[in-house]
This record gives sequence, C-alpha cells and structure tokens, in this order.
Amino acid sequence: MRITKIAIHIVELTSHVAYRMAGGKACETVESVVVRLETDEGLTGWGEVCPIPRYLPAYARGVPPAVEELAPVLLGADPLGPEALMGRCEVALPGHPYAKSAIDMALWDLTGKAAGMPLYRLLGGRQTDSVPLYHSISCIAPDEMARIAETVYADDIRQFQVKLGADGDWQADVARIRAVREAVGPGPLIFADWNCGATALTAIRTARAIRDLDVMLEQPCESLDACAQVRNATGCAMKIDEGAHDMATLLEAHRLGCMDVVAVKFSKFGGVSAARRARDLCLHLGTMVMIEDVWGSDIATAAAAHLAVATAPAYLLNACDLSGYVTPRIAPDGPVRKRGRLAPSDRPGLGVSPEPDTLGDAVAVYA
Ligand code: 0XW
Ligand code: MG
Repeated sequence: MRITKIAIHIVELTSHVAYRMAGGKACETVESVVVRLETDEGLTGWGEVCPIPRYLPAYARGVPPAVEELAPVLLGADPLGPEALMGRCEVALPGHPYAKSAIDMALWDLTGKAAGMPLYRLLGGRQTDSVPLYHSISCIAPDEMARIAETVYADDIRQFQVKLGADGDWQADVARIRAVREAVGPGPLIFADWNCGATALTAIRTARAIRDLDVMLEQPCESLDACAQVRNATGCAMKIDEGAHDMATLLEAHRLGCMDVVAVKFSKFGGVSAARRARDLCLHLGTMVMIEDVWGSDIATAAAAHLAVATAPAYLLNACDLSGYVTPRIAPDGPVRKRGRLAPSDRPGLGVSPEPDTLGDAVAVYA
C-alpha cells in the first residue's frame, strides 16, 4: 500500500462554555488541524491536532508547513507500521511533535483499517470496556464553577479539573477549590490546575489554605523544579502536564518526585506511537496516566479512547472527551461521554467518519 495524497483541513472549534485558564490562555474559538492521508488501495486515514494558543510551543498554522516539509517522505511510502515511517519523518524534520502527531494518528487509522481491526487491538488489546472521564471547569466565578461541577456530577463524572489563576487572585482560587469540593462532596478527585501560571509562593499559599481538603495540584509552575518545590512544601499529590512532553522530562519529573500523575497528550509527545511509549515509561515508573490531547474534536478523542482502553486500568486515571467541550463535531460517529465514561468504536482504525461539510475545502493538498 502507498500513500498517494495528503490533504489538510482547518476547522474552527468553539467551546460550549467560554474556557479560561491562567496566563490569559483561552480557547473560546480555536483552529483544529485535520490531516487526511489517502492510499492507492482506497483507504483514508484521519489525524487531528488542535494546539491551544500560548499553551505549548505549538500553533495550528505551524502544522501545514511541517506537513509540506514531510510530504516527500510520506508520498509513495507504505503507511502500514507507523513507527517505521515516523522514524523517517524524524530524520527529515527533527522535532515538531505536534505537527507529527496528526500524521502519526492518521497512519494508525490506516493501519487499523488495512488490518480490519479497531486501533485498540493494534495497541495491545482492550483491557477494559470503557474508561473514566474527568470534566475540566473553566476559571470563572467560584459559584458558577460549582454549578458546572454539580451538573456534570449528575452525569456520573467523578473527577474534576478546577482551573485556577485566570484573575491572579489566589484567594479567589481558594474559593474556587472550596466551592467545587462542597458541590461534589468528599469522594471525587479534584485537580487544581494553574497551567504553569503560579509562582511557587502563590501555589504554596493556596494549597496551605485548603489543606483540610483532599485536592491534587496540577502543573502550578512552569519549571519542574518549582513544581517539585510546591510538592515538597505542601505534601499534596501532583499532576504534571505541560512540563512533561518527552522521555527526558518524564524522567526528570519522576527524579524530582513531583509526578504522581501525568497527562499523556498526543501532541506533546508526537502522536499515538510516541504517547504509547511515554505511557509505557510512566507505568514502569509507577506513575498514573491520563490519556488525552491538548484540545480537539472527534478524531483526537477517538485516538484517546483507543489508547486508554489498551492501558492497564490500575494505572489509567482517566481520558478526556475533548469533542464534548466543543462544536462542531467533526465526526458525529465519534465516541461520546456516557455515564461519565468513554469507549472507543469497534470499527476498523479510529472508527470515525469526518463530515465533508464540516471539514470544508482542504487548505493544502499534496499528491
Ligand atoms: C489542555 N486543557 C486545557 C484541556 C483539557 O481538558 C485539559 C486541560 C489541561 O490543561 O489539563
Ligand atoms: Mg493541565
């Protein structure tokens, strides 16, 4: 089988609820990049990457030039066996993991379709029917955040991400955490996410003010050293997100003792292949994982569902139904939240059929 055509589509995704984070980061309407690979045997593979502006060293408009650079490697190549082809892409263009993420995802979709198997089977096999989800709550007024928490609690969500720091008021952040904990009661998991936006001092003061509550902290500061300082000073369990994006940073966070949980996001690491390797290292280290991406719609959500069900449930904290936060749905047959959980399709590959009308015309085609 040979790749005969690469097409890139850009779809604007708008959040159902205005979504704000620390440091002025927001994703009210963001561009998601869809990569479509076509083959001489009539199969089509789909990949998606949706970088939130200012979130990571990644931007949507950076994807098409990277794909153009890699087109000579991809066109005419055998797509089956994504890691082999991605290795050649790494030689041709080192780095740019977020752009490669969409290509690698599309190669896995093709490999699954060629094998006639759902992706989870190629990733080692299904270890569970469905996986738990968390719900991420935008950094807004504490009572509004509590209302959102109550609504999704009624849909059986038991893990809550409370965004902090958007207004630079640490006492408001204390109120946010308290309001959500009060709304959901003592059992559910809460992670308080600063998205790198706090100093160690602010994060320590905030965490000490809620020390009577059971709350996990998430990526309070930009550097892993500062995150470790917060972890040591507060004794609170910590999730590392932005700071762990390759094998070296995973090992560093582990060495510093600040990584109780880590977000394995496809576009941080470079796709499904790289995320699977990262997951395996985390399980070896004894770190629990969340399988997701930065943002996106049905294609990225489907990929997360497949890798998540192929992950040992004891080490899988959750996955994220990104498509549930945004409109439009790129592929209405993609996996959706059901009773607080997510399950992948049993159709071959990712099992998603993107809508041509939603994708619109390709912004670039290589053939
Ligand atoms: C990347 N986000 C903003 C979207 C996902 O829901 C999780 C969240 C994060 O930073 O963890
Ligand atoms: Mg985070």
